[in-house]
Amino acid sequence: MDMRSNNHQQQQQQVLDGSDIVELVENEKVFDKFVEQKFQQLDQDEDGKLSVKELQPAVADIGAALGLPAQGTSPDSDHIYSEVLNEFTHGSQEKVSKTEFREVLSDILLGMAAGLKRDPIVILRMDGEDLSEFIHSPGYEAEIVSIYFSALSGCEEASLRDCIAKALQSLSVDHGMPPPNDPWVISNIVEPIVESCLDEEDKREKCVSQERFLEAFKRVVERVAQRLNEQPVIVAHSENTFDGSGIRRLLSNKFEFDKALNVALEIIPKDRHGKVSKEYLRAVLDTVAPSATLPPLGAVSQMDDMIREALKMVNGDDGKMVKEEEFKKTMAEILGSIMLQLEGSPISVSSNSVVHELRHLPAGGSG
Ligand SMILES: [Ca+2]
Repeated sequence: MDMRSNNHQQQQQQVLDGSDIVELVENEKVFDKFVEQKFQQLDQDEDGKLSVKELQPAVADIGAALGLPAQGTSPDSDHIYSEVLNEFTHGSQEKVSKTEFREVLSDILLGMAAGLKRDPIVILRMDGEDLSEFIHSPGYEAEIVSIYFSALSGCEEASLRDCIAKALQSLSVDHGMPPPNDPWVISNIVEPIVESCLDEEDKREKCVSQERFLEAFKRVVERVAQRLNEQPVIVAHSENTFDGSGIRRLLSNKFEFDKALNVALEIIPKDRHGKVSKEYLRAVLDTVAPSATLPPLGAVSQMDDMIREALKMVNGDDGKMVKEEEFKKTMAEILGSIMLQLEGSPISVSSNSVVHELRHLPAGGSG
């Protein structure tokens, strides 16, 4: 967070570090009541068991709490959804009893709490005050002029409307702006406000001067601040740092490491001599990733590059068939090399997303 707005934001933020979840799960009476309530809500036909269909809303809520996009949005996240469902049904079992439901829910919630303890989520209530403060701060004009030049570079033919839309993308949560590339923010805040602030002629105007741009941009941002003041937007902000410590922990525990690899290797095809193709290194690494506190494939591009390099170093793409023992040894080498690189230069990722409702969070009494 930026120093400029720290004071204000301290009053407007709430930190989710998992302690509420742990409290809920560890208080047997309260948790029993929570499970009872959830179970009754889900058990539509009231037969005292949950079918796969009845479990769906719970799976969707858990996915939302894990920060996943809605089901059916991407194959990667759908894979996690089906794993959450498998946790409940153990793959085959048709219906789930209340005892099983309680056990699995407690495991999942404690897992989430551990994740939140490591990487807390900060809930920001953006009410336009920080944004107003930014517009009236001494550094405002210089910053917007530099945004103006970078927004214009390479698109001198752009209309005033496009310039403003592009320049808005440069504002961030640190400026008091909800994430401007969030689809909800674009269609509910950015687009309608840009539309209402400019008349038809303005919108099409090209090659605008710096003065014209500054004047129109300020009008738009002021209107955004006003809109936030009338209807604040809730944003979840999280920062994850991958520093290799998770890999070090996994590699130093041979039992855990073997277990994680065996689980991952179970679903990998082997030839009749029990050999495995090295082309599966990437897939196995992705399965082991959560135990090594690594992000899933495709989530963090710097991480993907680092992994690609590590695979290249061990000739991971030569497709050779190797014995399981050798495959495991190579996997340890790959993880070791990623660990050393991360320890030298950790990768930090911050993400901001608009929260529309907090019903999926068990804390707060609304669940
Ligand atoms: Ca039922």
